[in-house]
Amino acid sequence: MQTVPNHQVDNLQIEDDRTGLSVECLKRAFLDNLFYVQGKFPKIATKNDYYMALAYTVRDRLLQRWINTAVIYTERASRTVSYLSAEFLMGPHLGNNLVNLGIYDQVKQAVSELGLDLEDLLEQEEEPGLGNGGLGRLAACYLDSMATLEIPSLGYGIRYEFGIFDQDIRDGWQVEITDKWLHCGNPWEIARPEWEVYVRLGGHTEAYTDEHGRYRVRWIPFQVIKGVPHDTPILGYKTNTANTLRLWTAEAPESFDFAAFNSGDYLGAVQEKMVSENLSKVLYPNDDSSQGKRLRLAQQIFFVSCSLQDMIRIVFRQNVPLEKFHEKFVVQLNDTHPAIAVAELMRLLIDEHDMGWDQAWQITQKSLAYTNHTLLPEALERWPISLFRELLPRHLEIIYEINYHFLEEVKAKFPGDSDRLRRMSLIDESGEKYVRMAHLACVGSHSINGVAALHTKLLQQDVLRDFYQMYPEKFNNKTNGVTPRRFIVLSNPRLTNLISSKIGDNWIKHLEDLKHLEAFVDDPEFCSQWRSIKSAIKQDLVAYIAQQNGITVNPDSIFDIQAKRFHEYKRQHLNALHIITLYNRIKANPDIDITPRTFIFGGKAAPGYYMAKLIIKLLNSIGDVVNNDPDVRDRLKVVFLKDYSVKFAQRVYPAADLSEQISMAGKEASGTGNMKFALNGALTIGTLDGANVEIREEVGEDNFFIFGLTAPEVYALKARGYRPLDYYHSNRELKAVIDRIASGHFSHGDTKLFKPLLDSLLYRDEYLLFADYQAYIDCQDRVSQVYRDRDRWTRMSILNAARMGKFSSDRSIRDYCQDIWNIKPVPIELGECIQAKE
Ligand code: NBX
Repeated sequence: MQTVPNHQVDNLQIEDDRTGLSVECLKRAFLDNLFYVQGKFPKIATKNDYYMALAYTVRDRLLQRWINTAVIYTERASRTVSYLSAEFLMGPHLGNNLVNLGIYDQVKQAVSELGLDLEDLLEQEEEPGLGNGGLGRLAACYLDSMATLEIPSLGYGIRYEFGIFDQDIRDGWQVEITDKWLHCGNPWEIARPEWEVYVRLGGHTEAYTDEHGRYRVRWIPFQVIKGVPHDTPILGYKTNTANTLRLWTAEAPESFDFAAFNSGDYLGAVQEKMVSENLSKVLYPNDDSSQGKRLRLAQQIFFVSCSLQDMIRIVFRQNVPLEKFHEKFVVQLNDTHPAIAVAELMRLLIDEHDMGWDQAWQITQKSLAYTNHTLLPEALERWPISLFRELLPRHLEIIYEINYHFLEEVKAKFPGDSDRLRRMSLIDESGEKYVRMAHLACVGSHSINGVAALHTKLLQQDVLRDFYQMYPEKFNNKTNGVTPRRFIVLSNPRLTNLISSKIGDNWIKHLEDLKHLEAFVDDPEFCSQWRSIKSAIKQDLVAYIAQQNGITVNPDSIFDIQAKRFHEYKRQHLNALHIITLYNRIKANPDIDITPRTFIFGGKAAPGYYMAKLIIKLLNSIGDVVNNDPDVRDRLKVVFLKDYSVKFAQRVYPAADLSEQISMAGKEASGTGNMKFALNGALTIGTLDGANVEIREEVGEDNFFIFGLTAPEVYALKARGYRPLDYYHSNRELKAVIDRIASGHFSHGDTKLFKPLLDSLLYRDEYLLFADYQAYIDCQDRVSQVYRDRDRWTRMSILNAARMGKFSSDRSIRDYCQDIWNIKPVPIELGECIQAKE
């Protein structure tokens, strides 16, 4: 290997400008990048120029690790996790990379010596919002943990030009604005046009006999799209491992343009280019149903085919025989969005690489593993057969063949059970025909996992019961986790420092070590420090709210926060019913002694989800009235913080006293916000749903506010025949709350505005708000009581954080490695040739 020449420049070596970590080096590199990359000098540089200069300075330091990692993985042909996800909700890169490189303080000092403020520069970053919510953020946490645990991995997804929309609130309503995250350029990615691949769409298939007399199929597509990878380094925390997130952009292949151009159809060629590029244009903003949109299916096959072709390229480059694809790669499917991988891998192996069906099927099943993230039946993806045939004629044939073999297997195991065959078929034939993507994923994978213990159990008993009976050995649970690097070290430096001052900083990589904090729970000084940190962070949020919303908030009030996507099953409107209950109590008795609360909401609704948007409007309308009613004084405030994002979440979690996790039991697969709040010392009010069950187990029932029906009680109530009107008529406070909304009190006398929401509650109430109302109110009353005992609350807060060890995404990834992936860490030594000379 070649060594970098040792040019001496002002006592600094050239390589120091790209790799050195001292304050002097960082300053010098920063100015160098400002000059040579941004083409600016301090006098005329904008904040964005400074941000970019700093980002490039940090990226240079990543590249050294990234290249070393790639060299070692290539040399050793290391077994690799390929994480396929339509969404990666990464959040801002700069701060996270500073934390993981361990140079946050040095960089802060370096920029401050240049007269700049690091926090200011961090604010500049437009985060890549390439995901809707929990599923996309989980993928990002898992990349962080895989790099930290030195697990060779590649994240594969789509480089959407427009990520999740920006949310504005106008007149209380959500308004969607196009997200332009690439507007100022993206310093974190490197395009790799040399690894472009082609994806076919549409057209038809033809059978033929090859030179060995074998039956083969040729696919003549209607359209070919080019996929160009853009790579982002994913650095582990204080390791040399830098893995890769590889996102694909769709482009028109040049050859097609030329054909049209030569025939004189210039505009046709441009049109073709536009149609192709549409593919990676925009993230679908729904976090439940898929609505059978053609472009969405095209996005799925696009990124899946690009990624599988890329893996096959790597297999060949590393001289691994294709028959050993499953030894080189394990492919984790993040929900069914990449489930077409089952058919596409079969197609690539059989049609493109001449493999026989049985061997291809073995390899496919051994390579793929499927994670399910939902219990909502309406969220299970299915595609109309007609659409499938039009876009993916060859895949449909392959799916039919898989289905034939599969149903034979089912028949053999359950003879004479035609009902079961109908239920389990990959094709839904009950009306218009559909391909069932969850079934395809189950059949084509060797592992099927849910994301919390309860969720996995409900999958086995209910949503995927037939598949559990067919393949019990495939099922396993992997409870979600979150990365402590982003969600406490970066977002809550004050608490991080306090914790490390007591127990050292080992907990950042071994979150179980937080349990050593329990030794300090009776130490009055520690408790008082804990409390003053929470209080200081709340003050910061008070200032932010004053500036953003113009609302004055009492920093001593309970910060009661519900931050997540808006969905009826998550029941933000149950929270609303509690606010109005308290409001009614004050109106009835203005001197009533109420523990002051600030209700804070954040989250987006799918643009086409009318009811969710109406709930946002309701919350804002309640806020307008409650916040300005002189009777209320500063006892209640309702704040809707617009445009919830990862950046924003990092500001919110640390400030919470109370975390709202109040979904109807049996609907929230896991939840991950619940973990982030508790890690930052918030107490949870929640139902026995998703990971709440396990969080409560860990923190102890005394430190968790539980309420409401359990999942079995929910089923039983629904089976008996649920009548929400009965609750309305028999519960005085509930009736008063509903009547208050119906009267137009929150809508300037307009009695129609919220009628759809009220009607849905009074006559259907699918998510059992009325059934859980009284239990919720009683539980909230207990919360208010306990909060008054500051010592007790602080103790509970400390114990919540101290007992969050299980919910590190490092633990989740270790479990995946052991039970599903069969993969071991590959430590990276920085090679001589490019090692930093410190
Ligand atoms: O995945 C979420 C679940 O609702 C959470 O309970 C869970 O904690 C989290 C991670 O496992 N699901 C989710 O975020 N889904 C989506 O964002 C989604 C996006 C597109 C789509 C369907 C669902 N077509």
